[in-house]
Amino acid sequence: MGNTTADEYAGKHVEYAPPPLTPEEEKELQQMYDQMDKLHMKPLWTQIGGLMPNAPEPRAVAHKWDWARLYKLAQRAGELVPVGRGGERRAIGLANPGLGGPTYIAPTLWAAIQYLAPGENAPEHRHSQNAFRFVIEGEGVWTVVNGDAVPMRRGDFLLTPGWNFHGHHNIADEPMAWLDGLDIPFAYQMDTGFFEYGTEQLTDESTPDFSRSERLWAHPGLRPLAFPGKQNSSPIGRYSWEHTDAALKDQLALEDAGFPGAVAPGHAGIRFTNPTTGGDVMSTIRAEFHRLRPGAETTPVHEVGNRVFQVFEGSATITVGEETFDVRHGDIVNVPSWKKWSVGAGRDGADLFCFSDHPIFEAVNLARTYTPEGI
Ligand code: GTQ
Ligand code: FE2
Repeated sequence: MGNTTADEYAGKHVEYAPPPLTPEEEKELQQMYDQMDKLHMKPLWTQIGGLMPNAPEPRAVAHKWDWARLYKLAQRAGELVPVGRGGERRAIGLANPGLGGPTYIAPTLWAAIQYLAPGENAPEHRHSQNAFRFVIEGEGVWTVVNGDAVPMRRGDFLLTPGWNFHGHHNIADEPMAWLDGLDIPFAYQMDTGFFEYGTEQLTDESTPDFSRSERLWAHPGLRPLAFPGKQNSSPIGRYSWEHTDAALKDQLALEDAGFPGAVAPGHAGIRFTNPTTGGDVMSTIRAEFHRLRPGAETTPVHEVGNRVFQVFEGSATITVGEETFDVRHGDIVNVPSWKKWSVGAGRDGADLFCFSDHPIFEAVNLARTYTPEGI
């Protein structure tokens, strides 16, 4: 409050200085603030710097969750806590230490480890929240999405877009655990969520090698004529590891042969897409897979929105702002909005699954990125 030129204060907020007042006025001012408080009002001038920072100042912090520890707890929950109607899922959500308690890995995103023992069923339900699964290891679970039985195997990326009934069952002799990602916090904080129970028995107990959705939609570059037009979410229920791995291998092989293909030197990357639009798989969640050659590094970048990485194979160092996290198989690290991040691969290279809420911000024209190295 006061006259200055924009240049003088470019890029920073000025600390709010209370006005010079007589003791009498000071008392009145305090009474005014008290009255505002009682009437559920609050002045802007005492809080504008915090409310409207020059650049995002996320309350979420970068954090690493250790897979071995997560898995052990999930296993213990498998012994102590049955799965069924009511609790719905044996899923353990990750709570960002900066967000003060709720099970949000980011203000918009949920990430959890879900565990099913042999023979267990997770009953069908549906919700407006979008969901995916990423299978870090194992097989033997089928997720049934709108009556379509979808196999879940190592490296697979599976979709359950909002309002599709879904349940899971483990028909193997081994337990299985995987990563769930949803937009639960976004729906909760924006009050947009709806939820309904379905059947306790799964609507399709078959165990096919390929889901019907893949047989229709997952032949490279080919779409069925019976379903023209755009769909809000990808109709592909399972993006199999075989395809993801082949795409990444080919990018690096092309780089070796001197052709374009890699994102950056030694860095291959793909995005999972909706074949009816070419855009993201779901309206709120983006998913990618990154492969780094031994010692390769991604280009450091600041982005509006939140990312979550899970290491699939190999080892890496993830740098977020001033912090670094050494990660290996299964470990999960989040990147809060606008924090500069990069990933460097260890001696054996690194394969990383990654998801983000970037489609939300692109849809409302709030996306921004900044690469300090100018690449
Ligand atoms: O598997 O349906 O981690 O509804 C959270 C909510 C998993 C699921 C979660 C869910 C599910
Ligand atoms: Fe669900």
